[in-house]
Amino acid sequence: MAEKSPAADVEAGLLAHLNSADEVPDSRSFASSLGVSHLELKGVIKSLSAFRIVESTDIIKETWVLTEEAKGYAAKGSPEAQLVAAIPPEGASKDALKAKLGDAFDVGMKAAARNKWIGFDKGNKDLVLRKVESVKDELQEQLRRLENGEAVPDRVIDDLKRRKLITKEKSIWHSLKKGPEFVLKRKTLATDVTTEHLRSGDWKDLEFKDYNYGAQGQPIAKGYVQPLMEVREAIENIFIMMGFTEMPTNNFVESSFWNFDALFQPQQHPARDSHDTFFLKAPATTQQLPDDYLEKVKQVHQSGGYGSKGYVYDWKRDEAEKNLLRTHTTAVSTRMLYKLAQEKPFAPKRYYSIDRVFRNEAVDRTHLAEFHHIEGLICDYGLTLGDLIGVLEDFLSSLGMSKLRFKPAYNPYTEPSMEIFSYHDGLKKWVEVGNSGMFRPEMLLPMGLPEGVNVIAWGLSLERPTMILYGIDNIRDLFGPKVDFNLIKSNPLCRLGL
Ligand code: FB9
Repeated sequence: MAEKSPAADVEAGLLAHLNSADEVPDSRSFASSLGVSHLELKGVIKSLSAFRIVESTDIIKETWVLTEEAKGYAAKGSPEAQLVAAIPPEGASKDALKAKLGDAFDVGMKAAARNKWIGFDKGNKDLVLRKVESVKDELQEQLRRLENGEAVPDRVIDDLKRRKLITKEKSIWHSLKKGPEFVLKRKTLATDVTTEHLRSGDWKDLEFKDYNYGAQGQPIAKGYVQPLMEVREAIENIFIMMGFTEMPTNNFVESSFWNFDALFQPQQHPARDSHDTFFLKAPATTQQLPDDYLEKVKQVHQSGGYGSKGYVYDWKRDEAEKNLLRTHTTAVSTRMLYKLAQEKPFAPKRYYSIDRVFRNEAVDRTHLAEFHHIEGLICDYGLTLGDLIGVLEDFLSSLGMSKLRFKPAYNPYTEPSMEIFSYHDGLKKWVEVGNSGMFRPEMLLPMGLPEGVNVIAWGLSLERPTMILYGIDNIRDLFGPKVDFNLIKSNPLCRLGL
């Protein structure tokens, strides 16, 4: 017969007692009558209450308990009383008293002085003198009364709290009575039919524990989608639903030509120096630029054309051949638009890209030297700024951003350009969402796109929306070696405004 667990004895003891006495007014004294700890009895009460075999009512009492320091004073007297007791009639030096009282010395001196129990010799400030024969150590008295659970006046409690000698302790105990399912001996409910039960046949009169259909399953150790990838997928779905096709972004290394020159960004533009852009040492330059198109780009930079007067400077091929880490996926848009221009007859297109770009920027709470650039573009005849605003409203409203504002902006490759702002209800402020514009003819026509074909485009980051949607305020918690996995595991993605 299995060894009966102490809990079973406690249970048997309690049920037997209730069976005869109907109630247990104070679980503390009942535990000591059983010779078990109150904590152990609490465990049994919790389980019996769960099966409504007993009914337990909590009794909560907050009591002031003495700190270790106070227990010392209750035993040996208050520091001020100890101090006076240590001063002989002729007085004592501070060092002598400090040696005797240890940490109680400072507190004792202050309190004894406050109580005018001590004074100092006029001539020698170091000599402490008694000013009273004996003292009534009220503090010790009050501490002892508290120790015995006696009540003390509130002003005393406030004084003891101020001297950090007492702390509040909540003690909970229970009064018990029979529950609606009271039994003298609880059937141990079987939780499984075992071969033993089947062989012995005693399964017939076994009572089975109810299935707890509400029980939480074992947390399964599974992988988690990086929040950036979760938001990336949601934004991709929006693009795809709007009829956009993804551009191939599988080249972090790009030539200055596609990243800047083809975008009609002049070679002396500040973004093109190593303060903003990571240039490659090896391979430092590219040899694969389309010569005829390159010639057109050179022309439009140097002397314009297509109604533009260009930048009128000496455009250098070797500057365009410099390799770098792309600073925006607009470099991919340039390649795709050039490729589209070679496909005759022209067919309108909607393209998007979401991938990493690199900028030699100071790293701070919201900026790393790389981020994920999200770009959308539509290339078609007769597109206007209105079309751009319209598609931005569609796109951003799917991201839960409906209240938009557009602020004129400048990009070397778009005219007109607009910064996009959205009012974020959660943050209760206008948030800069991104940038947009209509690609300049100086960019599109050298590619060979037909007259009248316009390209509207916009860009934003993946990190900002992800930080806002996940409530992450430091980008290092989201991306990189210091990612906080618990945050990823625990932070449910609040549904994008889909
Ligand atoms: O992502 C940005 N902000 C943002 C986006 C979404 C969002 O969603 C919330 C759920 C509600 C919240 C905020 N920004 C763009 C704005 C700022 O964060 C800005 O400070 C940082 N920008 C990056 C560039 O930093 C140097 C974000 C990044 C950005 C900016 C512009 C473009 C792309 C990315 C572009 C472009 C463009 C323009 C014309 C034609 C083609 C592309």
